[in-house]
Amino acid sequence: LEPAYAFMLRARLPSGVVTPAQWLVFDRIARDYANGSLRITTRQTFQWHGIIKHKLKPTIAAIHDALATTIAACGDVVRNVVSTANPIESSAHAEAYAWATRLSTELAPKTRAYHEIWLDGEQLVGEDHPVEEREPLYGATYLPRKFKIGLAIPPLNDIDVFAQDLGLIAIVEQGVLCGFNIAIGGGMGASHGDADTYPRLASVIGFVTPEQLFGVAEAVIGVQRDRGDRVERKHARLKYTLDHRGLDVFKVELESRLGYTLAPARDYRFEHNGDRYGWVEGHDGHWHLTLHIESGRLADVGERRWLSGLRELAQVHTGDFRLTCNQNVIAANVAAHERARIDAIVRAHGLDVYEKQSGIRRHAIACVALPTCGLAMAESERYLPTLLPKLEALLARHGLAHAPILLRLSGCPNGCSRPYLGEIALVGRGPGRYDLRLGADFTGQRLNQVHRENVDEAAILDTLDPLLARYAAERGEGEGFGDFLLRAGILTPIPSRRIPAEV
Ligand code: SRM
Ligand code: SF4
Repeated sequence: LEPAYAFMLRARLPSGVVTPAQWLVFDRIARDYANGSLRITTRQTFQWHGIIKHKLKPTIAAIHDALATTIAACGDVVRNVVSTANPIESSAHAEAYAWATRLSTELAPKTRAYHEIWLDGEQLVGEDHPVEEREPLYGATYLPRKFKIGLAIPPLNDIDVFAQDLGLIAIVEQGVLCGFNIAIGGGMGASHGDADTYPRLASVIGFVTPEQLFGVAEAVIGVQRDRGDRVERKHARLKYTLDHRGLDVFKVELESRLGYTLAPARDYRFEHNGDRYGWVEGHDGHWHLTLHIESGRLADVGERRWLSGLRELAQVHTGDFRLTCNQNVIAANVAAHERARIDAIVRAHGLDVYEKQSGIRRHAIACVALPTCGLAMAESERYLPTLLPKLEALLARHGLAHAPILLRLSGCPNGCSRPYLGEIALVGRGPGRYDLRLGADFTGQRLNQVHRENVDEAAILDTLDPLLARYAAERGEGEGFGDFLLRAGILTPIPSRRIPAEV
């Protein structure tokens, strides 16, 4: 008899698009095979937790039957490609989104081993083609480390484009998609007490046309494949390859592989990196409803019937769903006459909470952490519901109940909630203890900095109290909390932590 090992499965859902039919399958998997919940991740996909070992195969088969997959949702390959979650505001948005999906599909590993192992596919071992032909991008040894690609469509940076190994900034001029600015070397992960590891914002190195995009993506991945550190996994991400070799050296090699020089980056402007809740009308008259899902956790708990609510929605919805990198969901492509029916389901299941929420709650993100994450040092998702009311009470005392402040919680410095981009962030140190980080902007273009190290909740609230008092009294029109802390001289700017590079 072996112990009842339980696993987590993650789907690969390019740009976070899910059809209603897929939703119903994923919902059934959550209830039949997993712990009764669907978890929207910070990379626009679903995770299922608590799948017992002997249920893994039927679960993967069910995901496959729903025309989705788990391949390359993890591993040292190109992960799920993310993109701005509401890309239907213009035909250029739809085009940019299509590029993200193509990248995700074409850069996926070609191996059939997954099908052999999980889907009872035909045994291909002993095949006569060399691995380089079967797997031209990854070869026999794949990449030194995970590789993340994200596409943002300004003015929205809801994917945190500068946290990606390869960030693409769509340049839309007069309604036409001209191409993409290329940003390389972003990443969040770090280890406490190890200065050789750090979060880094991606560096913008140039502009490419849509036709050049695949070549550039493959070349960036190729240089990282060949030059990345294969000895020390902690230093194997692209950001370290760039910093160790020099950004200029990397770019020279990239351009020599491409056979041309990258054009200069074009102008762009990001307004924020959050989601826009409620209904938004698309360019073709269809409507899109963004719902706030706290920590991305869809479950039926007490009065909160969010899993059932989304299931009921999927049963009647004729458009599609889009998961966001802020762990939320959009019911997209709704005909105007269907809105009332959708609203009724949303209200009946308490999914309209976003209408009444405080500014900080609407924009909070927490990583999974305990009890399922083996790397967690402190609570995150489970702590958010305790922390938020205390922060809300503090904010209300200072008349800041509606101030949109970006809060991010991570149970360890790996940074799965992209905490280094939070205006207020807690990064787990140990049970009940966190580094309090402050000072990011609300556009994903400036990293925050440690303000208090290894502190408990009381110290966190005590520290924030006078800062919020000053913010309430001294802030300028529309000025964010992070921006205020720098302008007021409470924090000192760190040039390397901002995009564009100068402060
Ligand atoms: Fe993450 C590892 C959860 C987004 C950086 N991440 C993990 C693991 C798989 C723990 C493990 O390796 O044993 C976590 C599973 C916890 C659980 O119980 O479910 C985990 N990461 C998550 C998710 C579910 C967080 C969430 O609350 O939504 C996100 C799933 C993304 C997805 O759908 O693919 C998630 N992880 C991220 C992000 C954010 C992003 O990609 O935009 C980051 C920071 C960006 C980056 O990669 O630099 C991130 N996760 C990490 C790292 C640190 C990597 C590094 O370079 O140091 C690890 C640890 C590792 O890879 O060794 C990690
Ligand atoms: Fe786990 Fe750390 Fe990622 Fe949170 S940040 S999910 S604790 S690895």
